[in-house]
Amino acid sequence: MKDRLLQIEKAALSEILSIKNKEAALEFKNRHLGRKGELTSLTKELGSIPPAERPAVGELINTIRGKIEERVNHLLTGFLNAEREQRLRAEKVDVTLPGRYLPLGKKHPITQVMDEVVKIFSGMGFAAAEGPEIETDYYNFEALNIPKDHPARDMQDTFYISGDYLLRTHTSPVQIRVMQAQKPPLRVIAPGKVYRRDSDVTHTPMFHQVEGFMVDESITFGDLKGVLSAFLHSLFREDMPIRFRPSFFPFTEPSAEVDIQCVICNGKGCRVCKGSGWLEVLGAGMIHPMVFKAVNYDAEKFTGFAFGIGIERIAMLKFGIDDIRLFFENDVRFLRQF
Ligand code: 2NL
Repeated sequence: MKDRLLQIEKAALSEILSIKNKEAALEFKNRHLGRKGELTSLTKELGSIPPAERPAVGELINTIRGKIEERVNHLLTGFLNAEREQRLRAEKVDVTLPGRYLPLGKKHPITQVMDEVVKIFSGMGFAAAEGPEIETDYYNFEALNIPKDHPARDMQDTFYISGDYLLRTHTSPVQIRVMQAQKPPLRVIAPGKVYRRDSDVTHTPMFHQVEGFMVDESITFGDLKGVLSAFLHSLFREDMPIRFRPSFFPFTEPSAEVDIQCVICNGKGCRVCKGSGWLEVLGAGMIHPMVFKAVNYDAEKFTGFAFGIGIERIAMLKFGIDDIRLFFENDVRFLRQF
């Protein structure tokens, strides 16, 4: 029995030297030390040898088992460590590599111009107000001194909804609501979408407007000129030539239209400015006493100016766009340029 054990030990220890990988080591371990292994079956045979020899043989079996186990475990640990090293090498991440760039979106050019206009006026103390796009005839026309059957209603062809409701043709109704709710002194702008039945290269049925007004005791046409000049010189360039030209609106008296020098030909006269050298950019005037009457302001005590700016027109001039519809086609090749 003892000889057989030493034989087994010798064979096992030499076999260990030829084990090349984890699988072979596990198979070896199972074959020699497992439940069906040689050493296990010899342990079961202990009963068949003389009782006096049993302790010594039993101890020998345990010693051999321990020695084999130690050697094969050492080998296995080596294989497992190597395997782990290899896996970590394969999974290695270079944290110093630059990240992937995400495509960055931009604000729509109309929104960019709208934001810039609002920012310039807020720098001059104007607060921004919003209101409904569905309005009543009263707020859109009546309160602005545009009575029914007045030819001025034809100036802006209106989308009527039903009964008294319509889509606002300007953001003036927002300003009427502000004046109804608050007392002067007031400096307010009303940016937003407006709707008119119109469609060609310079008109879309929906467009954007920023209207504004200032009311206090003794506001003059000089204040109107000062505020709107400062606005245009901030939006275009500091030395942009501008002019105020007499005009007519039912809600202001006197009224004016404001031109800048043509950005295309620098005033020489071209197709865009129709040879005049000037481009109209906004309308303005001193608020009509009838408007003050509608909002219960004392027209003897207060005066004020108001103005209206078409954002698409400004954006077309600023960016050199000749067809307004490009703003609403949402072609990313167009939009990406701004
Ligand atoms: C234009 C003309 C203008 C106004 C808008 C206004 C508003 C109130 C009272 C008086 Cl609540 N006026 N707004 C005044 C003059 C001109 O817009 O051609 N806009 C593009």
